[in-house]
Amino acid sequence: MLQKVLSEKIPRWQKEIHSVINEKGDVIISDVSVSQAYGGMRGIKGLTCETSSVSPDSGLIIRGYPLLDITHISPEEVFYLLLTGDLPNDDALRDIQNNLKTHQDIPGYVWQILKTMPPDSHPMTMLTTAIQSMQVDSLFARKYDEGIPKTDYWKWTLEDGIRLVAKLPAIAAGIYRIRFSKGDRITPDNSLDWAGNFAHMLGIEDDDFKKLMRLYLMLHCDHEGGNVSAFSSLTVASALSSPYLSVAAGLNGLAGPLHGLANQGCLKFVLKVREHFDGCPSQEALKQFCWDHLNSGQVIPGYGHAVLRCPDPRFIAFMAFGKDHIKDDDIFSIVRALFEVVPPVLNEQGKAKNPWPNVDAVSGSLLYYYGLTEFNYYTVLFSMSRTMGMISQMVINRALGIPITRPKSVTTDWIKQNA
Ligand code: HAX
Repeated sequence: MLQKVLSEKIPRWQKEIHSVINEKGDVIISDVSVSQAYGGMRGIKGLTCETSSVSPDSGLIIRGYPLLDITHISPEEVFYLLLTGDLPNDDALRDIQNNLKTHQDIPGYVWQILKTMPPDSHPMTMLTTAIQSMQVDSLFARKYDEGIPKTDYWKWTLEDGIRLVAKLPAIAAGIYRIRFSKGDRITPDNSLDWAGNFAHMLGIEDDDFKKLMRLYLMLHCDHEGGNVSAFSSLTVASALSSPYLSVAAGLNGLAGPLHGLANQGCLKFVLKVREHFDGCPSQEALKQFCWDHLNSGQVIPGYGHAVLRCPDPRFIAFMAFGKDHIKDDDIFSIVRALFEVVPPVLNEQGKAKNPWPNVDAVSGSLLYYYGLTEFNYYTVLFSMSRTMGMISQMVINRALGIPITRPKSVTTDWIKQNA
């Protein structure tokens, strides 16, 4: 059904893009300063992304929907929305859920590889290794070798993408059970949805935790095209690498402490506060603790953002869940206290352009409460969700015929002579 819906929409999207390029192809949409060239290309408008956009003042908008308007939808619904631009009706939702169930079985070689990895491997390394290993089964790579026309690239990208997303709950849960010696892997329960089944296979059978997983795996799905993971993935995909290689590339970026790994760093920081004060401290004491942390040359994890200039709506959504479900928990209380204390401290320090919390400031405290205490695992959850965004961007870019990514770099000598 998804193939059919996209086959109808894609010619319209292609036509629209062609007429935009014909009409406005020479219009300048961004200038580049020397500081931007040295500054991580921050703020340069140099690529397009149809699935989502991030506005500095209101945060993430998915296919036209402000995130806080759609926090009730499931990961499967958001995947459909990212791919097609529409929310699925009941039939379409059932179809994508069935499709994911059909392809959920994990090839035996994945478990063999995971089990032979060093026992202290980081869960993110295990995840990207597992994903890359499935390249051997890539339909896109096989069809490309057989010489399919360019116009069909997106179809096989979608087929690989669905198979990959379908397998993520079992792979991610398997990594958890292997890496943290939780016992045998748990077989899927086909009566459950994608996120609920993941919670079940982790071994955490709490209905509120299943609800949290539905929210968690929806909220992290996409964050436009220029963040490290999305951009890495789309760059690798632009060379027509398979979805398995392209997603793994993106997730290796997500594994960096300034990006997705910040959620493990953030909980570590909160636990440090709890240990230091034996509970939730007074605001004055917490303020001093934050200053000491900053003065030791470290960033406050979970705060700041390259694009946002307001509290991250994903943070707001998680805070609402926390207030509804775990408001008296001491770790959650520290997270709330940090939300009061950190923005004024960062403002006073005057360096961070955005003193507000991002998604990672709170997500870990919720996971910890429900017994998912191994915080170096948290980025794996982020990855499961973000894979849906990377696959959707890849399908669309291939359908629109976006060429290989190749920005131009210059040397400092060039800048001295030409700027
Ligand atoms: N604590 C202390 N200093 C901070 C800060 C924070 N939370 N956020 C930014 N700054 C500092 C920067 O380190 C930089 O200092 P220098 O000039 O000395 O290098 C200065 O403020 C200006 O930075 P910026 O322009 O405001 O921020 P960037 O776009 O360069 O970086 C980051 C954005 C998210 C990487 C940054 O805010 C940060 O390091 N935050 C903490 C880590 C974190 O929470 N990362 C998760 C981000 C969300 C995400 O991608 N999740 O996956």
